Amino acid sequence: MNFNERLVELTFNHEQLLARPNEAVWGNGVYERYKYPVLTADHAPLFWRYDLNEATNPYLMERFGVHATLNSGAIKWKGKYVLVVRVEGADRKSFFAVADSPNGVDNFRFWDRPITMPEWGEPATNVYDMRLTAHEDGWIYGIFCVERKDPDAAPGDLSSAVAAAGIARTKDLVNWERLPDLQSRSQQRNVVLHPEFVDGKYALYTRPQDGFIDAGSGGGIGWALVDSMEHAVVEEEKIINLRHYHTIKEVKNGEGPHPIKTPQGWLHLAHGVRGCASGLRYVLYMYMTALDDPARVIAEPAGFFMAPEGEEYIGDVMNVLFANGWIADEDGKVFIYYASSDTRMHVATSTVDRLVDYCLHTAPDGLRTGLSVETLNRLIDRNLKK
Ligand code: M1P
Repeated sequence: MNFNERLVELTFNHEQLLARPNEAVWGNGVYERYKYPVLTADHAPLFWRYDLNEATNPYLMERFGVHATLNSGAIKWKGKYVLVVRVEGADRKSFFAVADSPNGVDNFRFWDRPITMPEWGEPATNVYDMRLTAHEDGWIYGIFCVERKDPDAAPGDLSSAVAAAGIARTKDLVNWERLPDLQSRSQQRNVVLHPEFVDGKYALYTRPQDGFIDAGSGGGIGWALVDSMEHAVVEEEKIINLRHYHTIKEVKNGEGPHPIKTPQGWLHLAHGVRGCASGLRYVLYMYMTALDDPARVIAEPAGFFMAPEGEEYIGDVMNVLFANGWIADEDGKVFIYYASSDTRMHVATSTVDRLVDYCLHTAPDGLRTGLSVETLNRLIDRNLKK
C-alpha cells in the first residue's frame, strides 16, 4: 500500500470511529452504561500522531504516540458536552486537550490543539486529572494535579515525586490564566472547587496525603475555605468524608467532580481505593451533603456505585474506575464520565432524581458483616410480605 492509499484508509477508519453511534446497554436502575467508550487513544486526531507529509514521512509512521485518554473534567459549554481530557503520550507525559460532543454519548471530537497550560513555579513534570468548576464568580476554574520530582529524593531514586494542586482559570477553555499552586501543609491531589461561595469564601474539597502515593494519616476527603483563588492557602482543613477499615475506601479516597446541587442536598461522586492481591482497586462511590452546609454528610450508600466491568478491568493500570467529570442537564439527566484502568473514557447516564433516590434509600455501610445481613433481611422481609 502506498502513502496515499494508507492515508485514505487511516482517515476513513478514524472517521468511522469518531462517528460511531453509541447506545445504552446495561442498567441496574441507578444508571446505564454504554456499549462503547466515548474516547480512546485512537480518537486523537491523525494530525497529532502522524507527519502527513510524504516527503518527510514516506512510511506514514506515527511520530507522536498517544497512549491513553483518561480522567477528564466535564462541563456543558455552548450547548455541547465538553471534556477536558487527560491525554497521555507514549512518553508517559499527560497533557490536557478539549473534546466535545453534540449529545454527550458519542461523536466526541478533539479540538485542533491541546491546551497550552502556562507554568507556575518549578515547571511541572506532569499534569493530570483536571476538575472543572464554573464558579459563581464568573470564571471557569481548572484544578489539577501537578507532579514534580521530589527534590529530597535520595540519589538513584528516580520515582519519588511531590504532588500539588495546580490552579488555572479561563473564560473560553482555550486561554488559561495560571494562578499559584494551592498552598497546603501536606501534598495534595484530587482538589476540587465548590461552585458557590460559602460564608463569602471559596470552598475546596481536598485530599491531604502523607506522600505522593500514600494518603496515610490524611484521613479522607477534606474541606477548606480560602479567601482567594489568586493566592489560595489552606489554613484549616477538616475531614468530611472519612476512610474506614474493610470498606471500598480503606486505603484512599478522593472527591470526583464538584457536587451537583439538588433540592435534597449536594450529590457527590468520589473514588475509593482498597488493596488486594492484584494491587490497588479503584471504584466509584457516592454521598450527599446538606444544602445549608456542603461539608456535612447526610447520606452515604454502602459500597461502590460503579466498579470495573468486562473490558474496563483491563488497561494500563488494571482494576481502576476513576471519575472527575459529570454534567447535569437542565432536564435532570446526568452524564457521568469515567475512565477505566487509566486507559479510556466512558459515559454512564442517570438522572438527578435517581441518584438522590440511590443515596437516600440505599443502606449505609454498617462496617461489619452482621449488619449487612440485617439490612438484607429487612429487604427480604418487605419483599416476601408482598
Ligand atoms: O492509577 C489510578 C489513579 O491513581 C491516582 O489516584 P489517587 O489520586 O487517588 O492516588 C491518580 O494518579 C489517578 O490519576 C489515577 O487514575
